[in-house]
Amino acid sequence: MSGAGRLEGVELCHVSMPLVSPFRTSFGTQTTRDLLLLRVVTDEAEGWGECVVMASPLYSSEHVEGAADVLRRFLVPALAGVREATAVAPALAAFKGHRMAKAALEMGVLDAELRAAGRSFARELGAVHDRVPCGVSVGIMDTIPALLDAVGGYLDEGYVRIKLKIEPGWDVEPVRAVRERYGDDVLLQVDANTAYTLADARHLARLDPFELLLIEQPLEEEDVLGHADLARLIRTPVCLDESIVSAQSAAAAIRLGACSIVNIKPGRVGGYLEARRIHDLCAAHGVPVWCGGMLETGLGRAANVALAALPGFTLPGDTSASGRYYRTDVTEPFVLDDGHLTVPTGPGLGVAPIAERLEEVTTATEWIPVGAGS
Ligand code: OSB
Ligand code: MG
Repeated sequence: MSGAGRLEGVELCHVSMPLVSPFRTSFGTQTTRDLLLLRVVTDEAEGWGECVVMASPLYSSEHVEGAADVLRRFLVPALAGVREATAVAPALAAFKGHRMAKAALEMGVLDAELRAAGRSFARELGAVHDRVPCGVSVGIMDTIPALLDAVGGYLDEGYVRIKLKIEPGWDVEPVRAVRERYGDDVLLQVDANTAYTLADARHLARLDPFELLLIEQPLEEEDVLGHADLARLIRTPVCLDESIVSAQSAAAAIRLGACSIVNIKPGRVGGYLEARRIHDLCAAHGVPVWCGGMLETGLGRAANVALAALPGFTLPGDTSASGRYYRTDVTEPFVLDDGHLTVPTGPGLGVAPIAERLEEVTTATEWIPVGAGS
């Protein structure tokens, strides 16, 4: 097998896509998704990477312009001589952090490599299902009736699990309202995006009676010990998102008892290969995982759905249909079928941008050559 071929360069596409409705979390409200799509060009193939950074560093320290800068100045030039996806992370290891930017490059090289070889992401990662059950992440709303309408709409569409974004002042009451209106059978969980402190433990214990699947990232990203303490004070299982940035940090969190469930987002952890390592580690510890989301386009979604089809992904993920996010996606839309998305089977991601769609949402492009030397 010849890998991806010789890397020539990466076209950075800055895209800006309007969301179907504003998405409010404890860290801010988004109405538009600005991100980077990477077209990785080799002498044999082309692959697509999606860099899931947001416009501002509110979810994590990375952001669009920072990612573009580090890709342009350091990461892409360092790929000289790299011919396959497994060589990307080692080639970039000297550069600290910037995991979302690194993940996007690795994804693009992996896509090119798999397209050249005629193999799918799903097969390469070790998928065991041909479709995955889908949850949906529901933003903070202005009123409880508005929230109940939104949740009802998603349940009607077939979503099998509801995640409510919470923050101080919007937690127990919305959960109670959803339970009262839609019953105890709805798979329900909450995501605080670091909005609480350990001093809120007693308050968060008020969620215990609602039999939530989990509470995601209640405390600060670096407060792993705090999560371990909190996990002993509340009955709702603690799941980590922001704190898990690598297999190493996942191992530490599990050992400390900071979480009993892990949200795996490939961008946050530096790529799909590291995501698979976290899956394997969690499986070995009997820790359930699920696939998180970063409001991906159809490109990232294709890869996430393939990842979510691995055997340890025993909880529905934030792998919603294209229509949950965008009126028009850059690929053929992912459409919910009986609460599931189908895992693509074609070479590489199995989907590609539709040229006119991509052009419509692209605000700027730049060509970054891979360094000739080194
Ligand atoms: O914390 O899971 C999160 C979106 C952007 C940033 C962080 C998060 C989210 C979501 C939406 O919850 C997940 C999705 O549907 O893509
Ligand atoms: Mg989260």
